[in-house]
Amino acid sequence: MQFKLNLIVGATALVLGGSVYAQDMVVKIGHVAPTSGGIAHLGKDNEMGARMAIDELNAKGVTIGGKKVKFELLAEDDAADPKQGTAAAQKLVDSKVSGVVGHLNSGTSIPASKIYSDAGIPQISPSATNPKFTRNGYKTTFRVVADDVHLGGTLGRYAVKDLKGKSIAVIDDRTAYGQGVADEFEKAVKASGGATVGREFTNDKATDFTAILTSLKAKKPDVVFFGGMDAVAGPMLRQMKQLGIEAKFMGGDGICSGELPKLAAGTMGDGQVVCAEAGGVDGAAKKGLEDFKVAFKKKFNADVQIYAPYVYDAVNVMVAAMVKAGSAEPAKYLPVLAKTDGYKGVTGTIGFDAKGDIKNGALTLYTYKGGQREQIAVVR
Ligand code: ABU
Repeated sequence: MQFKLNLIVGATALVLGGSVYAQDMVVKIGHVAPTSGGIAHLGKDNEMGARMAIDELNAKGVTIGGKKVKFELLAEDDAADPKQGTAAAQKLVDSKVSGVVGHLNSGTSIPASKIYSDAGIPQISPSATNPKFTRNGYKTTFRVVADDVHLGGTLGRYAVKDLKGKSIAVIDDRTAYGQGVADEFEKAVKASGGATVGREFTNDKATDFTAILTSLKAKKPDVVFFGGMDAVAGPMLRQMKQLGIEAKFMGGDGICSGELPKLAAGTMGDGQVVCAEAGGVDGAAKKGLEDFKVAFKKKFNADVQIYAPYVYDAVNVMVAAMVKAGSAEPAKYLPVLAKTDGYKGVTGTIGFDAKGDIKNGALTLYTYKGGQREQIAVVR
């Protein structure tokens, strides 16, 4: 038997004994989150969500435009810092990624979105909730979670109508996310007929809140809302306890992590904390998310913190658009990505509106009991 081997130069195929085998085409997908610093646990959670999606896609085998694809994850750390965020974005653009999932924070996602837009590279944030992220008119910018208008608004109404808060204090960390969600919360409290008794601020690296908490204590708050992340909320809860402030404690998605009880070092009372994740599923769709969490734990020996499932969905939505477009070239699959509608992910059904925001986004309200996050309700 004559064995024939021809290499077709300049093309992506081998002819072996008359059979044609497509060679793998490498498609690079970028991911950016803070995997160092105070919220590294959240950044690593996001990165593991991306890793899980990429590993599954490679194991399953994906063909784009007739070519078998090998996906490569290019993971960058922006340390939640806007300057490092733009540097990471430029590095990914220079590495010729086909798309980016990230960044985690609004304060990094917003400046990075201009860099991706200028390069024509699609960006999907799985967790940046500041409304401005999708309001710069960039065609490349998408997110798969609800925004702070929805988050802060829902929590503000909940503080007045459900928690019956009469004297509500507000603190924020002066980041794009923290200040924005606190502003939306305060607006909703007032629109619901409630009253705020004080507004204080800190920063996203602070550890001592004695001065601002002492000032608020004098105003006898029954609810304290914090716009910021869990790494700051935990020590703040500890110090509230030390100062004898027995108010309910509320916050947005940034505090709504599995890690919060540990960060608060056991000082959280059952039902004291109410927070909201900027997404959620109910009914029959819950099984997909639960199955994801089990598979995640098995793969990484870690529990999902907040947004790993949203990262997982964002990667898969991006790849689904590439497959449908028959190309991983950003200019070719971007129009298909923008028309995503009815995609069934583990975090629910994903479709984008004209701004790139998720259509009909949900929120999940949570509290904590016995150190465990417990769902209150899914709200649309
Ligand atoms: N959404 C909470 C954490 C990320 C951010 O928007 O900054």
